[in-house]
Amino acid sequence: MTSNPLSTWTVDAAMVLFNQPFPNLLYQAQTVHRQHFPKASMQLSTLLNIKLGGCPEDCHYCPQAARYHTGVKAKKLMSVEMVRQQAEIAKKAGATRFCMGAAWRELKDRDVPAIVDLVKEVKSLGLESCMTLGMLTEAQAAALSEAGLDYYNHNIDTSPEFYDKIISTRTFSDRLKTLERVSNSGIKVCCGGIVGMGESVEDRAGMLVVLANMQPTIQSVPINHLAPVEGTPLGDTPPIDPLDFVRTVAVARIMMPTARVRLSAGRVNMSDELQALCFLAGANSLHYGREELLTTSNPSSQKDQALLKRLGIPAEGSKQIA
Ligand code: SAM
Ligand code: DTB
Ligand code: SF4
Repeated sequence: MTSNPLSTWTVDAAMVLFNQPFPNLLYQAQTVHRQHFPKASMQLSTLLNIKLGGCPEDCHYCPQAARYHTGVKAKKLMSVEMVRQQAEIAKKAGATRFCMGAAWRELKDRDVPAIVDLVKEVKSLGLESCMTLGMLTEAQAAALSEAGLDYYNHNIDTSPEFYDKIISTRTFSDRLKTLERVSNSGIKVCCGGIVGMGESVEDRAGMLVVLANMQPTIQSVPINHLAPVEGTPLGDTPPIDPLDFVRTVAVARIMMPTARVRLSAGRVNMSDELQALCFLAGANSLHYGREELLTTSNPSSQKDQALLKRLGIPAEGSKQIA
């Protein structure tokens, strides 16, 4: 994964998008959205935490970092039976992708066989598979690709400039190296970031520029709203103007017109109306199906289904036509 020499995205160009009047920005984002997704649909991914807590990293937002006192108790890697059970529930609830996350700095070679088994189990149910396990070596990426892993999630989290205010135990370029290994192995990249950590609008623009300039073009982009957790350094970060979150989604849609842009963390604090605005701005994927993400809360599948029904947006792969 490298920067795209053909891409024209610059921070200045992204800032022009951000600084438009809100209605103009939404109109532009919705126009781009409809060109690339003529039928409304929502991609639904279910997320499961397969290895809770005890992480040695210092990501200032993260309740699973061992060094912060957040009440999260470290657990061992989940069994294949437990993961299968959760994946079956996810499939029944209408998800098409099953994402598994581990609170690891990096994948250890000794855990590769167990991870490969999990990928195969999820694939055998006919679900797309996604893993997020921290940094990978080339050989580990090849092993996951061989097992049939469809996506690997590894977020850049924020702009290159703001990154070291949030994480000191690994660098922005470490993140890019793993993304490049993932991409070279043939696994599709899922990469995004977090909004609301005290970053400037220029930082949001800078993050989206890095994402939009990646080659090959990324097709899976989670935009998280910081879920502030007591005990983490960002635990009392004041909330941002919700309309600024919508703006970030809209600019992501315009800069990455073909990607599924996913709402993930922080959705439990968003009203139906705010989420509807995010969908209008171009969000067309959700972390859905379990009332918890990794450690924080997520809306129930019933609540999400009711919202999608109210808005007339069918789940991707369902028979209903918008
Ligand atoms: N340990 C692996 C890693 O960091 O790459 C995988 C799991 S990690 C928890 C996955 C992503 O979740 C992070 O990169 C970050 O973008 C997001 N995340 C974690 N805690 C969050 C929070 N409190 N609010 C919003 N997003 C969060
Ligand atoms: C992503 O971008 N968001 C998900 C997934 N990738 C792994 C994680 C959100 C975590 C929110 C905080 C928590 O629940 O601990
Ligand atoms: Fe560890 Fe990932 Fe949390 Fe960072 S975001 S502390 S790497 S689990």
